[in-house]
Amino acid sequence: MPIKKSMIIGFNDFSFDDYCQMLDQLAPEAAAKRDLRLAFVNYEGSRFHALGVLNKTRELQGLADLDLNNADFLWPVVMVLGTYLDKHGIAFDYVNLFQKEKDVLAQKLTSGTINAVVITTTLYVMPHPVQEIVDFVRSFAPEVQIIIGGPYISGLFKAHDRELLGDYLSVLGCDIYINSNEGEDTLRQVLEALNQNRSVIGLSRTAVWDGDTWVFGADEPEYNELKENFVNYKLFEPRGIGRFLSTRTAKSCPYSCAFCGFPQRAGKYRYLSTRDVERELDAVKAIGTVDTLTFLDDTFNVPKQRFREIMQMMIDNQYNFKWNSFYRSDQGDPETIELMARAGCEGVFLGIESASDKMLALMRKTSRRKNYEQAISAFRSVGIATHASFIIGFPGETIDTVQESLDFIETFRPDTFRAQVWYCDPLTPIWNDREKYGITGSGFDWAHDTMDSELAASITERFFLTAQNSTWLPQFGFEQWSLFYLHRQGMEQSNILGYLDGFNAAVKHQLLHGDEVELPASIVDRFRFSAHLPAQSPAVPQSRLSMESATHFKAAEARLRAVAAWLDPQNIGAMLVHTGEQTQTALSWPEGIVNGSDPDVGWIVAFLKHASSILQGSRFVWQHVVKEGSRLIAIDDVDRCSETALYDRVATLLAQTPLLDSHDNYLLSRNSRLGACGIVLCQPVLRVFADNVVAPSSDSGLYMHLLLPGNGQGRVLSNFVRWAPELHTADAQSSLAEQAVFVRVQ
Ligand code: B12
Ligand code: SF4
Repeated sequence: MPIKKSMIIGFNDFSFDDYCQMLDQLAPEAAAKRDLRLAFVNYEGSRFHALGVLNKTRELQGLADLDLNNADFLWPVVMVLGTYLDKHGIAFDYVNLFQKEKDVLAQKLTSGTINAVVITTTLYVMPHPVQEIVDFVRSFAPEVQIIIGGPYISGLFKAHDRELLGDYLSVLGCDIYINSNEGEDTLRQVLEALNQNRSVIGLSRTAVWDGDTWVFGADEPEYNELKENFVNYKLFEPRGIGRFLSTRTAKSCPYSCAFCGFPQRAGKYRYLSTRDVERELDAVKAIGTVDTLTFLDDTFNVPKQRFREIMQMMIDNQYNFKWNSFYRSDQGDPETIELMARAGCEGVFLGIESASDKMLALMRKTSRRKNYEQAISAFRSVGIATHASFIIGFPGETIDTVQESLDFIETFRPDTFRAQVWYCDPLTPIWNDREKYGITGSGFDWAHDTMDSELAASITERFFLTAQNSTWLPQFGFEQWSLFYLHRQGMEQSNILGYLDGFNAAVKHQLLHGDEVELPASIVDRFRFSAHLPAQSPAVPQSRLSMESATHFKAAEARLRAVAAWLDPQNIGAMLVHTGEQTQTALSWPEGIVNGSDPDVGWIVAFLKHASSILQGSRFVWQHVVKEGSRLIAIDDVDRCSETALYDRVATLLAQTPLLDSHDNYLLSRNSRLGACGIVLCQPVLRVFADNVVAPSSDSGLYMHLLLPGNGQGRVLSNFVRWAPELHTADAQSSLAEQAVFVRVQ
């Protein structure tokens, strides 16, 4: 009888389209949804992330299927768990990528040789990838025991009390749960018990259903020394490891950044000696196929002395791997960076988070802006690519601190960068300071004393739309690692950045013009060119495609700033504020204007006079929306001007003012976007919707609307929310509706 094996399942690269569809359920302004919108293009009828566009374009061009994938390597967790089980005499098998290897998995599950399935959860932050695997396994082998562990499971155990946790475990549908930051040894114990038909109920660090209730074993820590558990690569060679390998030389991290829960989860910082790192790299070299290495350590260059020794050892041994890693900028210097280059480093991931020293202190980061400045310059001088990662909206963040980060990107020009809305995680240190910072909400839906997640999402969009001296790295399905991956597929460096430029240009185009609009030919050409792998030097113009809209966006911001200054040059927020009840007001046809005049212009005059009387202002900006687009029209002396004179001026302005471009419209479309640009119009923008253009129902806030239906009847002024600076804060959003005044035309 064949020996029964445990089947380890690597990564379930959950369908991107399914993920998008899940987020579709969220409100349009939800930060998670807006974050995702910066990562895909609507192309040939579906949504594709950056590698997906290349795959699709290859398919359209009849090129061989490369199936470019961001997880195209053997997952470290598979190797670590497999090695551990083998060392203890437990037979195992594995599928590395669930989505790609379903057929093989189904065949093995039905062969009768598998008695347990081990689900890993390294990257999961939601239940769906797990549930999909569980359903799949149950459908082919209902009798097999399903065991699960890893960061997603230990996170659930930390976040919930036992009762709620039990519900979650039931929903996930596995048989045995392992709650540990590591768990290899608990897995061994579970599998040994199963193989010997012993019960696992009550085993430390487990949760098991006893038929009636969930039974939780003692919550004792588990720690397995790295140096006693080197991966045995020979176990994985028969099926091939390929060119890419990830390894670690340390566990956990010695820092305690206020936004990060990793060190608390991973325990004390421990690392291999230089000699042991050498042993590991010798083993990697012996595989014979690996040319690209990722060091998974969060702080590979800490402590400094050990790191320098490792660099020297790598140089001396002439491994010839290209490698990439995380890097702490306050723990290095130009000499170390020089050594890194000689040791084969091709890229570093810099968790900069903010370029404001004030924010870095609040985040409890030890690096400061000057460390980042020096590091990026030093890396550039030795040809190591830098990726800079930013967090937007951590408590204490303001428009000014954010601007420091954006200025930093423009000045110090990391090769690639990305900004992400702060994720308010209850399992991170900042959670204990909720009261101090006035934090409410969690996840991607939060507010605190200085910002809320909606504004942070607007600012993130602004980074994406305006930064010109660094390439935005799309989120989801594309990471810094993907740059090296594409390079190994034969794409030249400049072509990779050129491709990303084209991809980002496509996203920008759809953000500004809507998803239905066709992509410009220059963008599609770039896709086509880049999809040919291996590719030659760029043959399509390196026009910095996405920069074009960045330039336009900045120009639009400048125009709006000028308008804001014109509206209220000295007295920010001085306009009188009504705080009355909700009212209904009738608007009459202006007396001085004869019947038979242009009715639209006549009503606009009445509208302006009305706005002037209740707001007691004389200068207004009004946005005139027609089917073809809209115009931003500035008019002053409204209170002093006679109705007939106003009529002539309005008519002239309407005829002369050009239509706004998509960038202006995008900026005007949401108050928070204006806020994100530091443009606060301290006066309502009056809006006129002519020619049956319907005012968007979600358009709450600082607008006064005039609807001018084409049939000339039943004109209605509606939904005017009076300007009050205090209404601009997140807490006041709910009261906006009550502050509305409805004004009717008689
Ligand atoms: C590398 C990495 C990535 C890379 C992966 C590619 C690569 N080249 O390997 C990339 C860049 C793609 C990535 C992306 C993301 N990552 Co990441 N990433 C990591 C990192 C640095 C290393 C992961 C790793 O391989 N570790 C080494 C292996 C051996 O450890 P492991 O997989 O955790 O497995 C060990 C145990 O957990 C356990 N274990 C795991 N599963 C199971 C199952 C059983 C049954 C048992 C018994 C034990 C067990 O056994 C192993 C040995 O002890 C970790 C941080 C860290 N240092 O661990 C974050 C980490 C995994 N990432 C994290 C996150 C949040 C993400 C993102 C969601 C971030 C984002 N907002 O976009 C994305 C996900 C993208 C996606 N497609 O879904 C979180 C996960 C948190 C969680 N799951 O609760 C981590 C822990 C970082 C953190 N801040 O806390 N990431
Ligand atoms: S962000 Fe990085 S350095 Fe800071 S605590 Fe987390 S893992 Fe450590």
